[in-house]
Amino acid sequence: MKSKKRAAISSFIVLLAAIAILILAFRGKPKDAASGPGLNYAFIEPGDDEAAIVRKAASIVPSPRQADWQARELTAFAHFGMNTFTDREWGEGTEDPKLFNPSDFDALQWAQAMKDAGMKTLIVTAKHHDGFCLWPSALTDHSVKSSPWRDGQGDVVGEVALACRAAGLGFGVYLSPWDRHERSYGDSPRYNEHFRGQLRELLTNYGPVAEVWFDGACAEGPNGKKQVYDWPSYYKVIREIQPDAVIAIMGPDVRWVGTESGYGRETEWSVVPVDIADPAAVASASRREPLDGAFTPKDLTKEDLGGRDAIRAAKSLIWYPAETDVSIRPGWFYHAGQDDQVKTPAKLVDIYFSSVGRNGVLLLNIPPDKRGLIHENDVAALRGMRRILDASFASDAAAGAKARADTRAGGHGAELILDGDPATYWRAEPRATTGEIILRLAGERTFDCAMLQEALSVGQRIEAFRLEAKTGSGWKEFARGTTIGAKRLLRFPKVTASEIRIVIEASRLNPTLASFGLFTMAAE
Ligand code: FUL
Repeated sequence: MKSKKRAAISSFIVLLAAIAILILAFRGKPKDAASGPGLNYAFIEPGDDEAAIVRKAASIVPSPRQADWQARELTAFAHFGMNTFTDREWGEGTEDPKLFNPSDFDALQWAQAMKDAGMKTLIVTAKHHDGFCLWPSALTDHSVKSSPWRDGQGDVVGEVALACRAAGLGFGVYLSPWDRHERSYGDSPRYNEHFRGQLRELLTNYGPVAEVWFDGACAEGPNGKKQVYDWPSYYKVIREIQPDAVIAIMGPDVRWVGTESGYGRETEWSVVPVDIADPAAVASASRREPLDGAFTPKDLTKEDLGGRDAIRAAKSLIWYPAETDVSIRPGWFYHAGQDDQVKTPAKLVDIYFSSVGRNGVLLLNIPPDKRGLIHENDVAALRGMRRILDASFASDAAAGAKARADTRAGGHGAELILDGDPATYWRAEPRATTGEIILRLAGERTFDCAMLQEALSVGQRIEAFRLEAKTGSGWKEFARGTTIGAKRLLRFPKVTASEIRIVIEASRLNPTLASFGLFTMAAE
């Protein structure tokens, strides 16, 4: 009996010791988002020091809809509407609907031109600031139904949605909250109801919507009062009817990069601070998605939005990636006088490198003309851009290389950066914040462009890296960068080497790389 008791006591002690060891082991381990389902926000608690904040930032991951949006890389914008016919950029709202009359409208031609250019989604300006609707809204007569086009029976939005589907493109809508025609504008509750009604029409009648694009312009209505937009109620309509759609710019999923030049930041963090004390608490109180209820855009033009200085005093952090919008012409709308000012293929390629290649999605505006077609000059420029990009990325000098790293987490070897699968990735061991991967190329190769991608399913982490080639006198640096994120593209003078080294110099948490490639830029 006594020995039984002693055995029970000693197994109890062994059990306690095991539990203590486990607790100690887990406490010592840095938290890693990949080990559990990741969130696209984090709340900074009062006791969090800078190291804890940085770790939290590095563990935030995109929501599934944000991840899908990011992977698409190229989105087309089509500014078309009353301004196309009045040769203006901003209409007054008093334009006669009879002016809207495209002679050869063909949404299939738009979709084909966009698709050939490599675009994955097309966003159409369903309503710009002048209030003229490109679909026959039941909530106003200021629309295509009052125009002579197709005897008032036409529906631009409907045809664009169908053309996108036929071409395999995602379909998106731009709906301007600022409406210079609508009488209820300025009578805030009434206009908000009107606006939600228009959103419902667009989100219900045209199949899946990939992106809803809101601009923030706001003014006084005819009653002399400033309209107060009820953003959370707009988001609610979108989440209910089109839960997969991202809400861009004046919305919680996608952020404006801060310029309309097409050139994003060299250092672009997708995690930025937000002034919400506790997103999860907001969410449970309002039964909304965590960030929908309290979204307030801040100054997005600042140089440092997500660096250590920017996040140090954050209350919360969110995944809020950059969209880089730019027009292929000087204006957003078509103007015949700008036919010879279409950006050249070389310029568009440069923009691609400075948007997609700097952790952003490129939103390229290609405005259809008065015929209702993408103008020949724009089609030619898009083709030229695609030709250069296809030729440049056709052959990867890193293909077939042998990769080895000085640090790796189990199951995440360096060879995974070359397997062509963005879902698999190299990952340094948990405590490492630097790392090196050496690539022995399949032979001597020449290249002048490099492509790197982080595994966003784990978070954005890398803060500084450099690339080196092995020469007779040791390793020689040929390129360097700061953030990588979804994609980083670098161009540099031609390098010929058979061995190269990727050196991660600094990372917020153990770094990852999902893809790496070396290319030669095609001539224009
Ligand atoms: C701006 C608008 O005012 C421009 O007309 C254009 O639509 C651009 C994309 O967004 O805020």
